[in-house]
Amino acid sequence: MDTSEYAISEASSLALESITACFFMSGSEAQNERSTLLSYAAAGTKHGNEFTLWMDPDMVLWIKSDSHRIGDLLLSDGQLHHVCVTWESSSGTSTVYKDGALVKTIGNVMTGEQIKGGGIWVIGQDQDSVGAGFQAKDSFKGYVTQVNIWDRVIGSNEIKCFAKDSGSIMQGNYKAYSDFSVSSATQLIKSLCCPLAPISEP
Ligand SMILES: [Ca+2]
Repeated sequence: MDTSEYAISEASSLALESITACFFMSGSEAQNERSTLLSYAAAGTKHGNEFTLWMDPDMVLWIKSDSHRIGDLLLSDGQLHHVCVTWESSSGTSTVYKDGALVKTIGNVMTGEQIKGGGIWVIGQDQDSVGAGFQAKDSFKGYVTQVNIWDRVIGSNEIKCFAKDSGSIMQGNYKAYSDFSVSSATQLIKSLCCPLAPISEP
């Protein structure tokens, strides 16, 4: 993958005290460097991005200035997997769901902090500056689609439904997948059409 493959969307000015990001993805075994699924950068962020989710090859969650290793979720087996990551400022808790099941709970994640508003979300690339500074070594290697973001922690039953159902009901109230502009070059990020057939690695 390269830096021409991404999808991008501007954030509202609202800061986030909770978030859920859900998507379908298939990782690639060929990830020897950072493989960025989703990044959010805002002006004046001291330590890079405000929020980033990458694989190296374990999944890692970055919020503001800390990284948290989620671990190997076996997402590079050639199948399409549903993944949700939540974070709540008040409790400092993040949770991770794979295919509708809770697989990881992480504590002490930026308790009491806010994710700044007014930045830019990018699917498939790390941002070294707001909305730009993509590097091929940080590009996502794999396949990602139906990225949706909520400004709250959504319930485990909801997540279970999203993982099982057609995908049409999975629509983030903060960012719906259709809010993202997909770069014309991309094979990495698929359109709204037909996202759910499991794919096999070439
Ligand atoms: Ca970078």
